[in-house]
Amino acid sequence: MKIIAADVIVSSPGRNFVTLRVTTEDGVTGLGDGTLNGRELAVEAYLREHVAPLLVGRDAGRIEDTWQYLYRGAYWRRGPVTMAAVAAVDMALWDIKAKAAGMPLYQLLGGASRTGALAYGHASGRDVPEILDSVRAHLAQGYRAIRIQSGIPGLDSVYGVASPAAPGQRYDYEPARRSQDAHPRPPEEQWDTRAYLRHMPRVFEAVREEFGPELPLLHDGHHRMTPIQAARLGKDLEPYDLFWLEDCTPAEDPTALRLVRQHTTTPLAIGEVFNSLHDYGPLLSERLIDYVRSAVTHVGGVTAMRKLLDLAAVHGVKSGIHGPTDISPVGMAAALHLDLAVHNFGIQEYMPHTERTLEVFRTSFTFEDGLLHPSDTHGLGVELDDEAAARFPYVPAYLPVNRLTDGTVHDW
Ligand code: CS2
Ligand code: MG
Repeated sequence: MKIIAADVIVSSPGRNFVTLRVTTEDGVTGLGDGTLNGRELAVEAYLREHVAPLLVGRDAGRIEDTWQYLYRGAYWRRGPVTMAAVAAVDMALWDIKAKAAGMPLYQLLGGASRTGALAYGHASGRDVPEILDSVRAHLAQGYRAIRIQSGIPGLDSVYGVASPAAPGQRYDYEPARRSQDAHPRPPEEQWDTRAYLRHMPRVFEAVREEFGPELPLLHDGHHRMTPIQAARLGKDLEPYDLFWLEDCTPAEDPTALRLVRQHTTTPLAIGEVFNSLHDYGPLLSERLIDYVRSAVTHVGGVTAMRKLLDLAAVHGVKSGIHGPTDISPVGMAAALHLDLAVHNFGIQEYMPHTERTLEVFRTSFTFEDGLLHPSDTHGLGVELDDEAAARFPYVPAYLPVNRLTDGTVHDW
């Protein structure tokens, strides 16, 4: 199946997405997600200028060879832009391969290992009453596992807290702020780790008080703590039996988790900012984490994610694939096929995309009774509506820059 075209579509139905469509001489097409929140145009340029011309004339069926050709052939290793571009190609080729085989991708990956993938949703609030309302709203939507993010007394706005929508409406949260300014700038947020460390145990005590001991609860530290601060929070949250504490320290220092691991049994998850299985290093070999958080879109595609999950399985570590709204429905669908097939599945993050996004991406995956399923549509099960995509041109949008109260830049 010779590739005759590789087209990059940037569309912004409420938020920016980068999608690659690969077309073969047989007319079979495949989609891949290359969305990198806040740096979308870098991935678009990488794909358009340095990848698409190399794909034309190649055999779409040679997925592993194409992955190695794009990864090793670039000479310069890894990085978020390169690996999002490689991921987009890889997803599109798996989409084509499964369509040509007349089956959903998960069948090509070994068939179903479970009936569905347990999803977790994002509950949040500026204070405990809003958080409890948000948990109720997510339970009503069918979630059986819930992430809790909270405002911090004394701070205006912090990561992960959606402003409450009208009663019964969804709590939408898009951290990358779009701007039509001539010179758009990232929004700025404030942070105070000590106030956060004092506050979070109270939040989880209130949530457990209201919803009991069974409900799987997750929390995202979003890279903000030092190892000893993360050790303290992990220890303070042990009475509330979290499913995981995520990104408790900046991920690029994996050995920091050795200290955290010595002080707490709260399960740990890290990896959404990684773009290679090599980034995990001792996190897997020393069992410093319990879940890998990479996104198919950021780690190099289905080919790379499968290798990462097999490596994780060797060390007893499970999947917790990244699934916020800045992973497109194509990247989400790819995750679901892997979730269904791999043995060491843990949990799947699921922030539903907006109706406007779903005007552009026609999906077939389902969310029922707390479980996600990729559907049996052939391929990935997502199609892109070009006419709708053209109605939403790119809008510059940057993730916030975080500063401590003294003005020092901090991890967001
Ligand atoms: C977050 C992400 O979902 C999560 O776990 O860490 O939503 C992250 O903030 C965004 O992907 C950044 O674009
Ligand atoms: Mg996260």
